[in-house]
Amino acid sequence: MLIKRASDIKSSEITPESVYRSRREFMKSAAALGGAAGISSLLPGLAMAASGDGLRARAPANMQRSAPAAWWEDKFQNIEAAERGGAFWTNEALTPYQDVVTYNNFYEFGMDKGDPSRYAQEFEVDPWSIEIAGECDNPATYHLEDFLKPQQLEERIYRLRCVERWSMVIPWVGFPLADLIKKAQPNSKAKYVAFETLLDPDQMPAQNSRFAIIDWPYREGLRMDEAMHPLAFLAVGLYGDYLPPQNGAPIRLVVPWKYGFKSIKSIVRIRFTETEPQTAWNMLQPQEYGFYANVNPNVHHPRWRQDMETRLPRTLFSSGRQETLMFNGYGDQVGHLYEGMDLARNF
Ligand SMILES: Nc1nc2c(c(=O)[nH]1)N[C@H]1C(S)=C(S)[C@@H](COP(=O)(O)O)O[C@H]1N2
Ligand SMILES: [Mo]
Repeated sequence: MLIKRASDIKSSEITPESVYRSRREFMKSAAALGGAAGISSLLPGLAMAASGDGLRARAPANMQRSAPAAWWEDKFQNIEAAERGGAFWTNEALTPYQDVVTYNNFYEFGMDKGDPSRYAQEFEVDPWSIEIAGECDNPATYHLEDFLKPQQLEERIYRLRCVERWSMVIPWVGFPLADLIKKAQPNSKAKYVAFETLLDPDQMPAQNSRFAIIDWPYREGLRMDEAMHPLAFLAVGLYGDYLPPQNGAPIRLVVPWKYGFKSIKSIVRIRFTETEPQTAWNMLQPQEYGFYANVNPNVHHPRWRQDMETRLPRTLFSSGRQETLMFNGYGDQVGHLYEGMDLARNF
């Protein structure tokens, strides 16, 4: 199997959006044909060549040395595309792959946007296990492999709005968080879901740093009804390929109607709780970062307004400046979760 390291890929090799879109169309039809004609057994490299995109397998470095990569490879043969015009799709321009994987917030690897892609390449993600704990009938520690194997992977095209006022449009690959929750069978005491990132200072240098501001491990949480919402997603890939380490490999949360910091990366622990769990940014600056963190153009951060954002990438011809939408444009889908709540107090 031919897999290049992400760092070996020249930016000229990165799929332009149009080619990528046609690749997705191809994958969709290949998946449809797959059952009848066996096309789903093609390697992605061949699939790409057949769609006019004979460029590369874009797997991150860590996948290259892990023997079980074959099962990942298998899972990525058969990705269900989001329905055009549907709730999990947008026709906005995708943020180019190169920007998505080099402009990151992943404080475990440093505070600069370029640090994660620079320092996370050797991050070991296979094997990976996730502990499911707390108020549920099926607590267990799962190998990610056992968890993913029976799971149908889907593509979702979501907006991501960072609290810092930049935003992207990213084609994720993964599955609904609700699927995992149903398997865990939370009991009647479970009101919240808490998530934790790996704690491993040997691999995540900033967890050792005296200058780190976060109380590691990075933590996040959702109310149970938020976690069960069909938009809440666990991503294991993006752009039709494995998740690069800097984007939270091997598995990260994506909650598109909330500020990006809720979308916790490299998850090792999921716990059902009766009370609101502690979350990393809220612990650090409770007056600036609330538990809910719903994107809201009417509730400003104490140090900056939130009614505008910059859609990346900026170009010579476009500032990328645009209005921020309530719930990041997902209000029709999630507004009911917050009926009767004062969103200025529960920010
Ligand atoms: N563990 C962990 N998860 C994290 C972060 C982090 O520093 N550590 N940063 C968050 C923030 S602030 C944002 S905006 C998104 C960025 O995701 P991306 O780099 O894949 O675009 O990840 C979120 N998840
Ligand atoms: Mo963010």
